[in-house]
Amino acid sequence: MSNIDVVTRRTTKTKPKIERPKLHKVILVNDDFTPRDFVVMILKAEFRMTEEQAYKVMLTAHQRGVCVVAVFTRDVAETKATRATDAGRAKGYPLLFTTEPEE
Ligand code: NFA
Repeated sequence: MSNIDVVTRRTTKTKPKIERPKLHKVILVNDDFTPRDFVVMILKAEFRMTEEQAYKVMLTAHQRGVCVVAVFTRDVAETKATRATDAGRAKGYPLLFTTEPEE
């Protein structure tokens, strides 16, 4: 056995492990006070939705209580949920966006 083989066998193999970041859902929660048009406006502005997409999400939350708006990495999901919730609060509305990790 040559010296080069010995050196080769002693080399530690480290498997490159790149984990994809877990995605987090942004969830729109229904309430009885925030105007429908305001919810649609916030969805378009913060989540770059079309009028049709925003209207469908607003209506789903209105009818079912909650609706998943979109999924992002944790930081982005939390930032967008906070900004959208704060936009409602600034107008005196109880509008709420929450986040939760995907399975
Ligand atoms: N339920 C609200 C209304 O009837 C509209 C709404 C939808 C609020 C979705 C919050 C979330 N004005």
